[in-house]
Amino acid sequence: MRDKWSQHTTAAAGGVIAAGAALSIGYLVAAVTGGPWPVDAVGVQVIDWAPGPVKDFAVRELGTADRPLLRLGICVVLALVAAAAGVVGRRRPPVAIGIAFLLGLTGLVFAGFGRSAATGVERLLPAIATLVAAVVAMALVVRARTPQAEQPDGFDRRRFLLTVSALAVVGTGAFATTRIATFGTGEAARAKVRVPRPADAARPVPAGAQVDVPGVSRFVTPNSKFYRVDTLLEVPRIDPADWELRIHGMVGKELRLSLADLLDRRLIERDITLTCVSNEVGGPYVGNARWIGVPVADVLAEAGVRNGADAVKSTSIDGLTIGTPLSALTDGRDAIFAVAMNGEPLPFDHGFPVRMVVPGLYGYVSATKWIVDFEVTRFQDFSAYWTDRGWAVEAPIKTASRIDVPKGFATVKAGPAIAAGVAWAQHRGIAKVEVRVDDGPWQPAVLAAEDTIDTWRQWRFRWTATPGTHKLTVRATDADGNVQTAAPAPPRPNGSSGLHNTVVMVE
Ligand SMILES: Nc1nc2c(c(=O)[nH]1)N[C@H]1C(S)=C(S)[C@@H](COP(=O)(O)O)O[C@H]1N2
Ligand SMILES: [Mo]
Repeated sequence: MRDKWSQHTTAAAGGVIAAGAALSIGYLVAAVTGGPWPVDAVGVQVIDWAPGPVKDFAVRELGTADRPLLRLGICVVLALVAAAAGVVGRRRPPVAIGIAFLLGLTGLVFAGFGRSAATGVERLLPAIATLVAAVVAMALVVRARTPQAEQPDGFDRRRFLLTVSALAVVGTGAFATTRIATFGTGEAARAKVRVPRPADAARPVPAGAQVDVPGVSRFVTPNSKFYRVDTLLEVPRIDPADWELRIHGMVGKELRLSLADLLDRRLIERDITLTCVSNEVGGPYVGNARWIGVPVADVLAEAGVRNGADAVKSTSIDGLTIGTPLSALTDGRDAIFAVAMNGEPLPFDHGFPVRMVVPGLYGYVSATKWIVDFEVTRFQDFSAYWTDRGWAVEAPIKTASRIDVPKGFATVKAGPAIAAGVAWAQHRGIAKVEVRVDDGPWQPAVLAAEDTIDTWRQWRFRWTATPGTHKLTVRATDADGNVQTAAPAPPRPNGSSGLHNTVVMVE
């Protein structure tokens, strides 16, 4: 008879393979029905339950890499439990099957109650399939692994190997089929969208908006490089044929608009810089794009806003809510239902088919991606996703500036040197940028041409580098005359503040 350890290993492997097969079947059913894969249902709940500081950490340290890690983490926990079930199941099969049932049930509960794009039974079907598959697979595995004194290995090795191989084939097959079949889902529908030439086009970006210093951010952020913040594990790939935007609440007339309806309306094209409230001083969560969209104010005017309303609660297809001051949508700034980003329909990651973009407000209070519902209401009557988690209800973007060049701890040659970067104060505009070397006086940087007050603005600064270690610090002043505050604040509750600096070695 083999030693005890290898007895346990085979039994544990059996449990893991049973769980893997069940999850793969659930994955397939999720793809077919559009319901949430139970792993993602749990993951979204983990995201929603994560306390603010954990979220801050995830956004800061992991960015969008937190999602594969979250999935992996959930699968590792599942694998450990399933392995234990396999081991226990050698002597007590009903316990192993019970564990499989409970794991499946957990997935079902999360799928049923969590935030999800799916409605109706579709949201439960993948979890139900996973549960049934888990129970059946675990039963097969533990039965095949039952100790049998008369067998040389202590169990029917041949039958066990056949069972786990069959499950492994089914699992891998279901997973691979799903990956292949869903590859490129929605691309065709997105490729068919033709965004008309906007009635009100943006003027070309002024040639001088981009400073000619290598290493500075590109003035227009390419879509593939644009930062991304959202709260789901699988980016929605909405078919415009199934999509509509409902405008309702404190309005005279409820509207339901299809993508075609929006594209038929007056379109405007604008350069607008988005910023995330989670951006740390000097951080990367800011990007500038050329958007095309329908003015929100036009739609509101048609719907007719009733007296007393002061807010809009918008909801994305996955159930995330965002609260925006009505005033920011009606005060003349270019708040839009955006349909295009940098010359193409919105990328899936950035909200296809339609998202909101509002100059001057952090994304979490304005930039709803995959928007499906737009309710005119009052702040006192609802609370939104992020404000439920400790962020401020209203959040205009704070004046900020960043040094892109030189990078921190870069080595710089002594003599004439250059620093450059970006500054932003959306919808107020940047009036001045100053740089200070060590504790010296504030000196004006040269501002690049302004595109609009809704975009960031680049700057460059010449200085004479003397040997040693030096610290460059930047600060901006907005067009209202407010100097960027040096007082440090963390991103929560309403955006980071403080001055960005970079330390360089001059030789
Ligand atoms: N549906 C949805 N929309 C969302 C979010 C989200 O999590 N879900 N995040 C918001 C936040 S916090 C920001 S900063 C912007 C980011 O937009 P981007 O990912 O296109 O850069 O989207 C906003 N819109
Ligand atoms: Mo954000």
